[in-house]
Amino acid sequence: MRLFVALSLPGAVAQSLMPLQGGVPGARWQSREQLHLTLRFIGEVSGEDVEAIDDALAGIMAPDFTLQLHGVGQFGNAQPHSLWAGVRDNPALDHLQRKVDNAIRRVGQPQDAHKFTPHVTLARLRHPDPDKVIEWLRYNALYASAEFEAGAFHLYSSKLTSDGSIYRVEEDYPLGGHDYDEADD
Ligand code: 3AM
Repeated sequence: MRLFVALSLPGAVAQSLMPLQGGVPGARWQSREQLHLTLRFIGEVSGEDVEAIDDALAGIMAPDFTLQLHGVGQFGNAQPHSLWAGVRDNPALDHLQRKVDNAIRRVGQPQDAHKFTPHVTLARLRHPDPDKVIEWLRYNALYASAEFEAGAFHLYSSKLTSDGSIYRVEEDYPLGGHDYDEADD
């Protein structure tokens, strides 16, 4: 099973991203149901590992918090491969991400070398017209969602198909614990 840990988006927030989906020919836009904010990619794991990961994530105590999507960006620099909406700086989100990352590492999953850059991927690109990407970034720079509550995080599975990946929530982990000041590990 291919897994990752993410926040889901309330329907209204996902809906507010729909108008951003256009203007870059050839982009593969993510469907509204597939939109999420990845906290930690895990990758392919065995059934036994899924149980250990589930236990570790279920043990996380962290407060719920509000967050806001804000701005847009691209990954890939000169060869953009994805377009995304950003997230307004949020210490509680960073705190949760560190807790998730620590929990996943403690059960023996390899480290994710990427620095955490909170984002919601909107499109995957293949050899896009660079001018269109620049235009898209400019046009959507002022995007901001309403503030919304993160009351849980989720374990997602990702199934690779010829039409792209299909994401599914496998487990829910409520937030609302009271350990904000505790050390992370
Ligand atoms: O949709 P986003 O961008 O949040 O990019 C992949 C996607 O993130 C990322 O994990 C999420 C679910 O597939 N991903 C895929 N392979 C990855 C890898 N090897 C990866 N992240 C880090 N390392």
